This record gives sequence, C-alpha cells and structure tokens, in this order.
Amino acid sequence: MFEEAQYFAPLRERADGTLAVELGRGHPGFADADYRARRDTLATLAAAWRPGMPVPTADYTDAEHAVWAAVSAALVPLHRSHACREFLEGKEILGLPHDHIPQLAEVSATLRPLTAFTYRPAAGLVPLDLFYGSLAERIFHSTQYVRHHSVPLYTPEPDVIHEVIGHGTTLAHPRFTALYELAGAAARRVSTPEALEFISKVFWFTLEFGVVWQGGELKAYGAGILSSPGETAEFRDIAIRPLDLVAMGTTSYDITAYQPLLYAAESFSHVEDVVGGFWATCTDASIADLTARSAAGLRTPA
Ligand code: TIH
Ligand code: FE2
Repeated sequence: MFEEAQYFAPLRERADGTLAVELGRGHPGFADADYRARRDTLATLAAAWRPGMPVPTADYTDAEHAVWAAVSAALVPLHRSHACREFLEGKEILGLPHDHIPQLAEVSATLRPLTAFTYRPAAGLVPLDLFYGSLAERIFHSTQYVRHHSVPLYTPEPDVIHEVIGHGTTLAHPRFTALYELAGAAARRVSTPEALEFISKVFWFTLEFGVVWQGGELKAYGAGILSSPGETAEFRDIAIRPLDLVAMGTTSYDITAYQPLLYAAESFSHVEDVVGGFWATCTDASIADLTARSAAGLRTPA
C-alpha cells in the first residue's frame, strides 16, 4: 500500500459499530451492492484487530478465490519475461498458491524463517508515519479485500493480490527486505512531513514502481507493477528516466492510472547503493537540501 491518504476509500463507522467503506463513484465496485458489503465486512474485521492478536481470517468466497486464480495465472508468464531476477527468486522461495487466496497469517508464517516480515491487517487508510515506520520492525500493513472481479488485470487501489503477490514476493527476499527496513528506519529518523513525503515518493518510484536493466532488458522490481498483469505487460512502452533521487522524491504521481514515467536503475545493486544508501543516511536537513537542489534545477549524480 502506498500514499494511503491519497487513494484509500474513507471509512465511516455506523451506529452499530460496523464500518462502511465509502467507495468513490469511479470505483469499479461502486454500483455492486454485494461487493460493497464484502468490503464493509473485511474492513470491520481488520479494525477489530489489536496488537498481540493473530491476523484475522478472511473467509474468502469462491468468486474471490477465482479472481486471485485468474490474476495469478496471468502473472506467471508475465513475471517470467518482465520481472527482475531477485523478484523471481522471491517468487520461487515463497511458493504462493495459484488456486486460492492464502491468509495473511499463512504468508506471515512462511516469511518468518525467511526474513521475519509479518503482515498486519489494515482496515483502510494507515497514516504514512505508521505505515513506513513499521517497516523498520518488519511489519507490513496490508489490505485483505480483493479487487472487483470486473478489473482483474489492474486495480486503482491496493488489494490483497497486490499486497501478497506484489509485496509478499519481495518480502521473501533478503535483498528486498533490507531496502524495506532502510525505508522504515528513514521514516523513523525524520520528523518533518516534507521529509516523510520525500521518502515515500522515493519508495513509490522504487519498491512500488521500480524498473531495472538486467541482461540488456528492462525488468520490473516494483510491487505495484508486478501485481498488475495489465501494467506489467505495458511498462516497457512508457518514458524511462535514469535513477534520480531528487526527481523521484519530488515528482507527483497518480496512483489510479498506469504510470507515465518510471526510473530505471542500472542493476539491483545500483538500487541498493543509491536508494538504500539514501534511506540509510537521510535526515530532515539532507532531504531539505536535496529538495532545494530540485528547486534550483539541479540533479543528483546517478
Ligand atoms: N495497480 C495495482 C494492481 O493492479 O495490482 C495495485 C496498486 C498498487 C499501488 C497502488 S494501486
Ligand atoms: Fe503497495
């Protein structure tokens, strides 16, 4: 999940204590009463979670499992041809089921001996400082609902398919989790909203939507690309710029459409050096300095 404040459907508490998810008019499930009832049930379930409790079990319907199965099947050949090596290694290690949605608790149990990352249920909007800061403790806040069946190949908001097939695959690989933890430590270190926003935008253009050159081909490593068969099939056709911290940290983006612009690293270790190195050391002051350079039209050396 990412930049929650910008795209998470707001939640409203009803008099009986249950939650209503207020989907916008443009949401694919807006006019589907059954879908809205499912969203409300799963949000209410997640909101009842308290520290120390296991992640609640979402009793997915056959129709929801079928959406997962369709996306999972579509992604098999697309990942093989368009995902970076490290993502494919994570996919192999994690061994997700193709025919049904695994519970977040099950995926957490698989991740425990691998990288010790754990999922925590998110009813909806998770404040940025909580979402990013938790990564420092290897905690990943995750939605549990499934995208609407009418849009299996691309959904404008994160769902359990994005959280598990996109992020979970990377949370199984220590080279990725080192980056998540560094992003978390960076979020904990800074204190201004501007610095947190910069860190979150760098996260967006890397761990969510990053691409990398491998063997002369452009491959994706970002969870937001690789959970969408539609965007995975098309990201090579858009504008690609070289990795650039200042540009990534200051460029606005629309989460509800295919990205028009991506930043490509020269190798996975280039991501580790530039982005990991930035998160490892950034402070309010260093980020303010980078932002000032952007205003002055300068760029960081790659
Ligand atoms: N567009 C992604 C998908 O279809 O899987 C989900 C999202 C990731 C990040 C923002 S929305
Ligand atoms: Fe995400």
